Amino acid sequence: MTYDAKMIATFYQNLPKNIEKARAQVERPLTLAEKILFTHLYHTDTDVAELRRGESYADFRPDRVAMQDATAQMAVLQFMNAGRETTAVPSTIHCDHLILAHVGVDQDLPAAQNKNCEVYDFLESASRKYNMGFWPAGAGIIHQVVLENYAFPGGMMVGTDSHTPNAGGLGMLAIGVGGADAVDVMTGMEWELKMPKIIGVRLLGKLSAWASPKDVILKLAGILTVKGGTNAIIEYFGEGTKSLSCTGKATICNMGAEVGATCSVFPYDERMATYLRATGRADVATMADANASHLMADAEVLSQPENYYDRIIEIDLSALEPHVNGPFTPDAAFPVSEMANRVKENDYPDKVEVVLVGSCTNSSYEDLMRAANVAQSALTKGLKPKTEIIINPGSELIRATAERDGILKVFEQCGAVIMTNACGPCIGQWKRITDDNTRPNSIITTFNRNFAKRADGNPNTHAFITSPELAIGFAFTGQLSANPAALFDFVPQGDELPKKGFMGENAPAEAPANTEERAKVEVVIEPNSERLQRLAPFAPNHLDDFQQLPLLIKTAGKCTTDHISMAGPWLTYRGHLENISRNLLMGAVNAFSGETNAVRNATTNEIAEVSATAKWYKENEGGSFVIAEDNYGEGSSREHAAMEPRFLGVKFVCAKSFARIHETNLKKQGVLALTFAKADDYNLVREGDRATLLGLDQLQPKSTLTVQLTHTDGSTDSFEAIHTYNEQQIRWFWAGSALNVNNTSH
Ligand code: MIC
Ligand code: SF4
Repeated sequence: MTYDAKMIATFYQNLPKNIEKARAQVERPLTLAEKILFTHLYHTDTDVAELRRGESYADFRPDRVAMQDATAQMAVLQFMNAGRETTAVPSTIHCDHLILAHVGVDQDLPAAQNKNCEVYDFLESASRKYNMGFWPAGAGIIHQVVLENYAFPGGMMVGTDSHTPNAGGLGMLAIGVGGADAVDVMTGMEWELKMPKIIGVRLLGKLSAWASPKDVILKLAGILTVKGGTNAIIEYFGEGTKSLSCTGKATICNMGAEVGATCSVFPYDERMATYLRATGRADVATMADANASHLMADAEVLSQPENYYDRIIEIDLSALEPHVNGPFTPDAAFPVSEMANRVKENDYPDKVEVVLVGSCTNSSYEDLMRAANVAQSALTKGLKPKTEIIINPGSELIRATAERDGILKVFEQCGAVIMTNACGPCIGQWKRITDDNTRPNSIITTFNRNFAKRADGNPNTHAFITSPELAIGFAFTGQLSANPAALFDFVPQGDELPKKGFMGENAPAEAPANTEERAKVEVVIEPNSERLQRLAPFAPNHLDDFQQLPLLIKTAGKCTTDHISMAGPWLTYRGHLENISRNLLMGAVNAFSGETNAVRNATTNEIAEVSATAKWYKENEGGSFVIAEDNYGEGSSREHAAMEPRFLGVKFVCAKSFARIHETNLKKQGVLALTFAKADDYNLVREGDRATLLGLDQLQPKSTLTVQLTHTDGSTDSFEAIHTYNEQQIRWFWAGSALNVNNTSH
């Protein structure tokens, strides 16, 4: 069924005239991304001709919001402080992150319902009170459920999860944000975004044999690297787009998050229409068909893309080799045929111990069917799997259909464990059973991320990312160096959608329709809860808070949100700022010692955990600051990575560069986000340093600041720091957080 059908119908009704208006203002043809952005501007009188890509900030009015349980808690806690009766746009909550993958769905799901009942009750009651759709544990992974039920071509949404762009597979601009951003949209306020640049990716040809949509993005990750898409939308175009299924397109858009892209999007086509019809939304398909020309770039853009995109990358699908990316970073991209050499050169553990299929990236019907087909072909040849196999279906709709169609049975014949329809191992919710944790070991996953410790918490695990078909192929070769695509004389086959249609209907729990009924709902937070804590507003920032601040940590190398606020067991405290703050920066590498979670207190000389040291500085010296390298805060949208340092008194972070969502999260929560004007100045910072910020009294858009360092021997150094704050964001900073500004202006 089509949810929010009226909203979607109104959108399509107005689409032609809204696009015409924007086109007339800029006096040139439009890319698809521009069409969607310009038809979702908050202020109808915005002159789009004045918006500069990569420079101007603009205010938007997204059509909907999605939240997953691990981030929804903070988002809802913030929303509750806004005092609204309902959310301003349709919003949904999805319980998918908190479920442990241990022995299989039959036991794991009830165990999760039991263990997380306090959090689930909180989220469910908030959904009922504020009129949100609630998808309980077991219903599926947020992005899969959104694709199946809510995404629509040409629409715009935000989601409190970095893989929200998955919905770009259905032609939607879907952007990952922190909870405070989602609250802007849910309270009906302007949602601000820097006008992204637009990278055009032209797809030619057609995939063949073992190559799959996943390989498009694995290859692109190698080209763009983990920060190459920052503040850019990736817009796919070209004949090749039509050869990919809708869920395959979603896979590609999903993992655009790994190159830091704001989001990714495909033009509307027949494959999307087919998917809409198969998922019970023929009405949306009909409306999109009628608007097809508005749901793709203008013809002039397609014939002369170099005039309209900021950069163009070409990928020939016919020549694309299957890829295996990793370990430890998703942009280490290599064709599978090079794996044997890489194993030798880098001394990777050759034996594959576990193969994991699932995650929001790769758990569609087509994915599971192609993977099962590989397994079936191998079994028919008398081969036996040599690794453990774990399967996480993307949603109950897919699971039930895959069961009916015999797909799960094939996996079971391989000894696979079917876990809950949830994130599971992808987010460290994997109770891995292994004989020896200290042994370097390799696993193959179909996930999107492979940062150290991510799946099983073990730094010795080398995680490689690939497609579902190749992953299952590796289960039968058992070795990284043994390429299934070369060894086997069969190729994966599979249907893009179930021939007999999807099984059953997956539906959310809806809030009471009646206002009085909703008003009666109480959102329960126990005062002594370990897991939920009401939020107190952060204090305003003052000039004299930025004098002689001690350095908390100078981080070296990759510092993702997993390093700043670890997931896995810490997901338990996502609704309790004080408790979760104990994990602050515990994975970050101390540049002076190479150690993690051990920093020297400049005053007491004691070595202690980062969070304990931050707390000490906050209580005794008014706060501290953090120094970091490139792409700081890469990865997740979790705003805990910004709220924790804020809570523990970190006044500013100066990095060589930031990931987009994290930089915004820092700004929104009132931590000053600065970058080195000259990256090499990072080397000036020494252990035990204190910093004073000069020029903060003149803080304004494009102003520069001087960071004056006093070293322990009394000598000083200083360097220039820049920022990307606009006037509004500067108001957030002085007020202590964006929410402080918004709540007082209401
Ligand atoms: C992830 O893949 O890292 C997560 C867990 O889905 C996060 C959200 C979170 O930390 O809750 C994300 O990608 O935004
Ligand atoms: Fe869940 Fe993993 Fe997708 Fe994040 S990347 S939403 S943890 S499945």
